[in-house]
Amino acid sequence: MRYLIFIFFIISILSGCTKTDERPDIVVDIKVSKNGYSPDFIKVPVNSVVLFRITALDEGIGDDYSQKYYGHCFYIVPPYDVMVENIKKGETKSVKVKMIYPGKHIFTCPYCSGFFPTKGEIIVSSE
Ligand SMILES: [Cu+2]
Repeated sequence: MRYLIFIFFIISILSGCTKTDERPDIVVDIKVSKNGYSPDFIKVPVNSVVLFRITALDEGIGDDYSQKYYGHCFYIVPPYDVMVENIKKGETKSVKVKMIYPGKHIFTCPYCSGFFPTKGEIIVSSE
């Protein structure tokens, strides 16, 4: 059993998993619409655990919930590689991320960033 836990631990490190179940240090509320993210600039300290709560204000790429993709999403590009999909109009989804990579990182909605300015920046500061 201990061996299995160890293997799981190693796999989670190798997969670069930045999602966490730890208690959040910071809560960041973000609204997303066809006008983009608000705020679209976020600064957090390195190694902090951030709870992102993303609320969609409109239907994004569509409100046909029988489709695979609808609404908006929230994607922090690699090395974070954190994706929150299919946020419906009026809905809030959340994700907790341990901000272990310092520097400037982009977050975006891959569904609609080709049509709308749904892009933002997270600065993970080391000081
Ligand atoms: Cu979108």
